[in-house]
Amino acid sequence: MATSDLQLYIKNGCPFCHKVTSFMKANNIELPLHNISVSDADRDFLIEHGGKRQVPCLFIDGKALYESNDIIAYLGKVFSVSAVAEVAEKSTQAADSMSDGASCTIGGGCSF
Ligand SMILES: N[C@@H](CCC(=O)N[C@@H](CS)C(=O)NCC(=O)O)C(=O)O
Repeated sequence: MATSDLQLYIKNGCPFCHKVTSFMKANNIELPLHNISVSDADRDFLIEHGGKRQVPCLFIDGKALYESNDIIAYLGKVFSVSAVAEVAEKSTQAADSMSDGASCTIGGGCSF
């Protein structure tokens, strides 16, 4: 069980966020979620304290960890989950298969 304070920032329609939340669901990991699509305060906090407006972002005792793969690796370690869940693998493939022209923005959702 994690002893650090963990807060996960996500947004609607974000495949990288989905990858992280799928991994959490598959491994029964529950964390406070902050959806910046619905909360301007959460969006402002992310930008101010994380340094950039990118999701997913996991705040670990107030320190920002970006990158879905790094977040999954961290959660796997602290929650003693040995392998990346299959469902997260599938999401990884979906996220990685985004074309070069794909865009994924805070305000406008994702286009592929
Ligand atoms: N390599 C990153 C990609 C994360 C990413 O592209 N997130 C998009 C949303 S799906 C984002 O935050 N974009 C910010 C912006 O466009 O301003 C990861 O795996 O977490």
